[in-house]
Parts: sequence; C-alpha cells; structure tokens
Amino acid sequence: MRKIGWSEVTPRADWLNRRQLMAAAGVIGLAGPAFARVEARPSRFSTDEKPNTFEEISNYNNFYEFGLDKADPARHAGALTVDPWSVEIAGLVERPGSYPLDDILKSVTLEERIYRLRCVEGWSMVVPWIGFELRELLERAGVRPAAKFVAFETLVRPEEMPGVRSRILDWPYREGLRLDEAMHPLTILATGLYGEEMPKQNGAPIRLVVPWKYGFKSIKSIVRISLVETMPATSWNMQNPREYGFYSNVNPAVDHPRWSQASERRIGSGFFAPRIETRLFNGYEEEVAHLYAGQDLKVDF
Ligand SMILES: Nc1nc2c(c(=O)[nH]1)N[C@H]1C(S)=C(S)[C@@H](COP(=O)(O)O)O[C@H]1N2
Ligand SMILES: [Mo]
Repeated sequence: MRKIGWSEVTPRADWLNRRQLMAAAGVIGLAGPAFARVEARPSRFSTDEKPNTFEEISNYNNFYEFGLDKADPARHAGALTVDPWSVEIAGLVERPGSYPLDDILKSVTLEERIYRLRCVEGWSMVVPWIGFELRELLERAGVRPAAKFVAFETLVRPEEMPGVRSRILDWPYREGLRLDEAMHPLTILATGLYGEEMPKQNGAPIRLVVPWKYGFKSIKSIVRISLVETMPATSWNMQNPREYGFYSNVNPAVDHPRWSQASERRIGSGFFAPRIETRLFNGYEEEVAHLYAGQDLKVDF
C-alpha cells in the first residue's frame, strides 16, 4: 500500500474531471474529444508496484463483445458510442431509475488507484485506474435491507459489438458480488486510467474493478446494477460452473481444473521473465480476508 498523508491530497476543485465540469456548466451536448484529461486525487489504497504502460493496458484485453483475441477489443471497440450513457439502478433500492453518468460523476469522489488485475488465464497487470467507490453510488440509490447481492450487466449493442454474434457467452455479460464485497472500499467503478477517460477496450465509460478477484469479475461498460436477494447468475459460471464459481477470489491454492493458479506472468515483463508467485486475494488479504471468515474457499471458489 502506498500511504499518503491528507496534506498531499489535491483540493476538490483540482480533481473534478472534465466531464463533471461540463455537466456542471450545462454544456454536456458539446462534449469534446473522448480522451479528455481526468483529474483525480491519489488514493491511500494504491500499490507502489510499477504500473504497466498505457499501451500494454489498452492493447491486451478481454472484452468478448468485441472478439476473443486479446487484440480484438483495441481493433473493434472504437465503434462503441459511450456518450450519452446512463446506468439503470434496479431492484431493492429506495431510488430506482436511470442515473445519467454525468450526474453520477458530480456526486462522487474520484481517485487514482493503482490496482493489480489478475486474469484467470495466468497473466497480470498493474493499472492506474481513475474511479470511485461503488459504495458511494449504492448509498445514493439507497440499498434496502432485503438486498443481499449486487448484479451487474454490460451493454448489448450488436451494431457496435461484433463479438455478440458469438455464442461463447449468453449475453449480456453478467457479474455479481455479495453486498459486503460490493460495499468494500477496494471495490470501485472506474471511469478512466492513466489520467485519461477510460479507453473503450477497457470498458468505457464505466466498469467495475474488484482487485482481489479474477479479472472476469471486473465487468465492463455497465448499463444495469440490480440489488437482489439471492445470488445472481454470472456469465462465466453459467458457461462453465465447474471452472468458474461465483466468488472467483484470486487463490493460488485453488487450481483452475485445467491449470494451476499458483503463479502469474506480468504483462510486458518479457517472454523470458520469471513467473511471479500469485498471492492470496491478489495481495489484498489484509483488507478482505475477513469477508470470508468461516467460509471454505475450496468450496466457495
Ligand atoms: N463485458 C465484459 N466485461 C469483461 C470481460 C468481457 O469479456 N466482457 N472480460 C473480463 C476479463 S476475463 C478480464 S481479465 C478483464 C480484462 O480487463 P482489461 O481488458 O481492462 O484488462 O475484463 C473483464 N470484463
Ligand atoms: Mo480474465
């Protein structure tokens, strides 16, 4: 963890992002280039590991709506229109409805958080995300006491997403968290990286980041968030329940049925670079282990 003193924190006015300023000024319709600069204060939750480069982070992606190859999202996601964008908040909330992204951004605290992303395929990256705590949005919608889980869905827009013709997954891409996982301060909705608005291939304009779980939990281009009473269906679990459980915590002691999860390859470190040991909860054990006290993580994988 990179510890920072509050004196180092940039005053609010300096880290309001451009989209927020535009919204505040009432000129959203004139929104300019997609890659506007986003100001955010640094987060005390960041790792001090060296981030991957912007080129690495935006050219080696999993976003099956744009194809299965790691280069497909960078190749095809440019066609995605992300402005205007709204997120529907549904289910067990006091204030359900369609929340315009510009309104959301006006009410949250944007931070830069350097988090690891560990894919179930065995690679990892370190990404300087710009985002805010999911908890802030859920509290704004007002979570009702009966809610126990949060379900997320990605946009499905076949005209702009060539990959949804494939039957590999049952679209929309779906993910879920238990409510306590969703409310944890490490769980963020990210709207940018490296001080830029989110590249489309990384899940523009708003995607989840849950750093102690395998990458597929970090659902991209979110259009719906539902508060529900029972554990929601998730895309990879529906596709192959033996290989992908609901919890999907990074756990070197639980093998994927077809390969070990004990080590990982850091993207960009070179073909002959030694693999690095994967850490329990992707190195966030101190922060999140308590969420799973009393659970057998070999059963709840
Ligand atoms: N909608 C959607 N979200 C998704 C995926 C996807 O195919 N579709 N892939 C997931 C997987 S498997 C990973 S590893 C991460 C990759 O995020 P990145 O491309 O920003 O590194 O996105 C996740 N989110
Ligand atoms: Mo992944």
